Amino acid sequence: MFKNIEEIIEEAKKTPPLRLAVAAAGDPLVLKSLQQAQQRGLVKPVLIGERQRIEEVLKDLDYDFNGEIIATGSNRESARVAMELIAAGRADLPMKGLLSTKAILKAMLAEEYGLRQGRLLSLVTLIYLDKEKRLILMTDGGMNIAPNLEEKVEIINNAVEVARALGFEKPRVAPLAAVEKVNPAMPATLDAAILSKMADRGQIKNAIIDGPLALDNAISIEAARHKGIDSPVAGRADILLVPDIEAGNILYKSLVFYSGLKAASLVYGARVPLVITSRADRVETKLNSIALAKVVVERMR
Ligand code: COD
Repeated sequence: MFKNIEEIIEEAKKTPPLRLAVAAAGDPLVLKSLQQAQQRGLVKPVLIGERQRIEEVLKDLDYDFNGEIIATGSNRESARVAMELIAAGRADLPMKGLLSTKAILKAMLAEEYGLRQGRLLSLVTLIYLDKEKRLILMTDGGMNIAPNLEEKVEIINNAVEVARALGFEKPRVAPLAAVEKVNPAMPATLDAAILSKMADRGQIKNAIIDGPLALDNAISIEAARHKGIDSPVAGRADILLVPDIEAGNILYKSLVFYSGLKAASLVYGARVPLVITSRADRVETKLNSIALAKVVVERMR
């Protein structure tokens, strides 16, 4: 099992570079992350976007790029070209550059590229908890807006597959809510209780699920003990299931932007994962996300 993100980068270095189709690549943070990823032998990028802008940034960064640049006239076109390359087998992985999450997700979902496999796609984020000194996954803070119970099952299944690819054999899943007791006035607590029972009865496999749990007692053993919570997951969660996109986005931004924790994200469930980060994410987070996607792809082969 990987102990931190540096170990994931080291693992990603061990396999030949993957061809990465980068949509809307003309951005200093994106290109710097690609420069670092290429220096480490992780990927061979194909840059898609406004040619002049891409070339300017490459020059500013002293990035001696000798791969392919595909000129496009809009972000929407860049997203579609990235998916076309994947569909045609000319690239291994797509990556979101400087364009909206919605634009790249819509391209990935478009029927004509055949990347959906009849399953739900969801965002899985890996975060290194500095205080606890361990990795944890969080889902879905950016794709599915207000998932219902069935969608939450699929979101959990996706995160469990990613967790298992990272060496968590039977990950512990905490469906998060504001309280630890079921309260019919808080729908997230009802879903959490049902998901826990579904896992107990084998309807969700390869995971131990127990909730509702609040964030503190999902992560911290002391907080769980202090509140007297008797649970196989409390204080030791490997996967945090957030109730909706707002909760997940706010949790991500608080941990990664304001607390500076290390992170990496991908969209999982399609034929290949999508390397995805917030446009304002640090270069390091983008590099981490490339390494994570690479390791997940290699482990699932
Ligand atoms: N997985 C698989 N198929 C899906 C999914 C999914 N998660 N979402 C939609 N589909 C399928 C539908 O079944 C349908 O066949 C087709 O895709 C279009 O569905 P719509 O019309 O409901 O979806 P869109 O294209 O309007 O929206 C899909 C998005 C993923 C773009 C939408 O859910 C969205 O905007 N999510 C939030 C993205 C965002 O703004 N994130 C910001 C946080 S950083």
